[in-house]
Amino acid sequence: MRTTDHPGAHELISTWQSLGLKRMVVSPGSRSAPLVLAADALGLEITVALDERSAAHIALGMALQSGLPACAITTSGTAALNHGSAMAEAFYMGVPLISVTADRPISKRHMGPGQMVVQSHAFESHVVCSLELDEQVMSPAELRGAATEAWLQAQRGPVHVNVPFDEPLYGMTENSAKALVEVNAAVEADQAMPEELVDQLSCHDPKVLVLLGAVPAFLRSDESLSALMERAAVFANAFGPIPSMNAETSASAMLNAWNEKDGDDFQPDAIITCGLPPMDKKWRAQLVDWKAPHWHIGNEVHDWDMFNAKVGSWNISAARGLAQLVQAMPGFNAHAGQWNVAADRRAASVAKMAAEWPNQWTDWHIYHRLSVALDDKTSVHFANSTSARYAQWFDWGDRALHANRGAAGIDGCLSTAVGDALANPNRPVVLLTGDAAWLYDANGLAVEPKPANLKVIVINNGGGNIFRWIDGPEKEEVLEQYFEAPFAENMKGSALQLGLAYGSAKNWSEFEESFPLWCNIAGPSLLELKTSGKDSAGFLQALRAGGASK
Ligand SMILES: Cc1ncc(C[n+]2csc(CCOP(=O)(O)OP(=O)(O)O)c2C)c(N)n1
Ligand SMILES: [Mg+2]
Repeated sequence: MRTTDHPGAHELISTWQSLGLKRMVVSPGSRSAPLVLAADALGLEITVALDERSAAHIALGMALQSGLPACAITTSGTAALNHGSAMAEAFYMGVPLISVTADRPISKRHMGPGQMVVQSHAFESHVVCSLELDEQVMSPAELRGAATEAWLQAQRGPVHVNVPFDEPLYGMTENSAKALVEVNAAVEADQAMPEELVDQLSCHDPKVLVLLGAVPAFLRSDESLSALMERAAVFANAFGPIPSMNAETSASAMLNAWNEKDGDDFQPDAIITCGLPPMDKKWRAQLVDWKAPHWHIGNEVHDWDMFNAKVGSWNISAARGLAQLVQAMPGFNAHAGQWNVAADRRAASVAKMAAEWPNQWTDWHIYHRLSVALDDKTSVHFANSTSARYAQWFDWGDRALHANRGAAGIDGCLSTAVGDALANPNRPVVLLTGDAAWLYDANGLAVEPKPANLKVIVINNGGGNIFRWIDGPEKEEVLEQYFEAPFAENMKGSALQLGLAYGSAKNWSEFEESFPLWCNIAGPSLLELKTSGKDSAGFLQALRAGGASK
């Protein structure tokens, strides 16, 4: 095989290929040439992304469904640092992402070469492992050993590998991909349910609150585990480990007009979490206020004490832990019954209020419609901000749902969806995004090849509508200018620049025309739904304040 003459690149990439690496995302640059030439010679599926920040998010999106590490490669300098935000997201979400940054040779770094930044261990706080692989001092066997270690570590989260190369960078030679000696991945055995938790569950009619937080798709349960709702009060995130569970328990509706009496009525004896913490700040304040002993189920590398009341972690995957939890809990539970009755009542009152609201063209009503109208097999991505929050209100059926809730940036939402679409070309992928998040990450589609199965809906409510949800500045002009900050009247220009078919609607009758057209376009396309930010936030606030009949 004709490949790079840099052993650091060849041994690294060929080792990973023999361990299962299929895809990589590269960005143009010279220092990384040996790595790109190695990947090309080995026949890996290569995506080229202009922007390194997007590239790393694309790789993250590629890993979501399979749980197999995906890899992004960058040249040296600020290009390398741009992998940082996806690494942080992968760290908190628990996604196997590998960042490979090509660097100047160690011996020349002190000479101030052009485009020089400190790259080694640059992502130290947000990785499970960071290594430097220096072909000047390491033998091929040592390089393969380090590559294997990096791959194994990536099963737990993001890994950073910094690789110095000296010039010339484009030399080629004959080499072969070596079959790997067997790797014994030390698979961590599931921990048994901690004794104290067993005790807690076996007392008479325990008041247990289970919070199902966001996890990546590959960690979700195949079972519906619906019995959990009869056995505990369940507050479920739409991106949680049990698909569709959020809709049944109407978690968002449950928080409507939540008051002190609810706090007393639903005080749990124990809180069990898995995945990421809940999004709603007032709800989190209530959870802290309860001071109930808290158990976390999961293998995450970060060890959060979410409510200042953690008594322990159960080291087992969320899905397997929950299956055992369901078995361990008594069949019918009064606390769960009381919770479900209240949740149903509040959900009914939300539905009534939404149906009777005079202006039906609000963001909430649009997400509701999309939860019904999108193709059943779609993988739906929600951008951060209000999109990820509206996702919580509705039943999305069997669709795979995702939002980058690990670090909750608006900087990689499109790119992550692009990665999912490229890795899963046989299913439709739809991104539902706000206008600011769309504009911020439009570089996510500066890629080759472009995913033919990706479509986008931008809800253009005139900037960051989230800033109308929270207690913000008292002056409307200040809110509009500095926080909501709309940056484009419409998204047509960005759609055209990226080669996307474009359609738009600003009321339901236009929607009825443009939505089917958008659905029928074979290829990437963008539908812009223009709403009033004030009206949308107004409905949401009304819902939150009075939607509950108790
Ligand atoms: C990288 C990054 N910068 C800034 C923020 C803060 N932020 C959160 S939401 C938001 C506005 C998003 O606006 P838009 O995409 O229009 O969504 P909407 O609130 O209207 O749903 C901003 C700037 C962030 N989360 N991530
Ligand atoms: Mg917006």
